[in-house]
Amino acid sequence: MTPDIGADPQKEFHDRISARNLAALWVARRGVDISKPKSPAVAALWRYDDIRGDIAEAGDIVSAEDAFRRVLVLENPAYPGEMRITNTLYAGLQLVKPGEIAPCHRHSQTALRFVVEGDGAYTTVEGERVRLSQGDFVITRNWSWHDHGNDSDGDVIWLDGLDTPLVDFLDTVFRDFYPEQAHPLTRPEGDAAARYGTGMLPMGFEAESIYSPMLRYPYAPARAALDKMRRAKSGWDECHGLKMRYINPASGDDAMPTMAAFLQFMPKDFSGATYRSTDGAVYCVTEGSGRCIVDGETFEWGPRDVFVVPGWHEYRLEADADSVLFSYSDQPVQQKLGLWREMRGA
Ligand code: 1HN
Repeated sequence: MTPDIGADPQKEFHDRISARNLAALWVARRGVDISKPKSPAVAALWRYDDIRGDIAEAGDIVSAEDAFRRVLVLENPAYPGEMRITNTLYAGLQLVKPGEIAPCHRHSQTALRFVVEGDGAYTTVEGERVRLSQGDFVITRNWSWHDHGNDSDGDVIWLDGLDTPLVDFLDTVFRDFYPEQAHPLTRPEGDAAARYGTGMLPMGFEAESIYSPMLRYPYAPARAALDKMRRAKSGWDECHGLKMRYINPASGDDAMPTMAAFLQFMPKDFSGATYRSTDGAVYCVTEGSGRCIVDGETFEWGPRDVFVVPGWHEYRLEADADSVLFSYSDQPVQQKLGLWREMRGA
């Protein structure tokens, strides 16, 4: 509370000039602490068991076609109605039931998928069909045509991660509908993986895009790599365990320009050191159980749970069983702008 010192001519000046769309910086910023980030976003966790029934109910009351995308959006409790999980990122759980098609469109936002439950759905990206199996990480470049389907006999649910709040903020939203429900298949399935996913590149390869030319990063080899690495003494991080970044194999950069994605392994009884970074992260548990302690508050997680840690909130991770976490954040944006920072220890 500022003490009541009677009329404040500077404040009066500040208020008076607002009629001319002016503000006095030294008055407006008085007492505001900008020594470090204080995101209004809060840490939160969605227990899969608590919300699986809501996802099933969404499946009963609307078709994928009518909903266009049948998604339950994971909203940060600090931002009700704003369709965002951090200041810059969106997260949602999308259900595609057997036989359904989520119609084709494209937009200037970038999307990632991380498959949480089920096998046998697909997404078609620019004419290449991409299989979606549990634990697979799939990227959808911005302005690429995409539709989803499920030709298996079970429900498939995946986590959608998008940069929509960031793209909204920049006033750069464009969207376009394809004239048909599904894009024609113009490339064989597995084409991108064959060209770019074997440690080789076609001779004369020149990047056409700032995105990874890969579409799908399957779970099995990523999981096997973590399992192999756990036997090595090196490569461990005191905060994160073994943490791998999904990359563009042609550049070594993040797979997408606006979002980084990671897969990390923590052994049973892992107790991570305290960590914070300016990028808020969304985590999805693929295996194991444990907890995330954020600013002293404990969030217990198990398979398929999703939790969010906003930027510059102090947190640490503990695992009760061998555990694997997928996560994504806006780290590449912050790094390219020279803004990203991290801090280890309290
Ligand atoms: C979108 O295109 C999808 O294609 C999912 O599956 C969620 C949220 C906001 C904007 C576009 C999809 C979305 C989205």
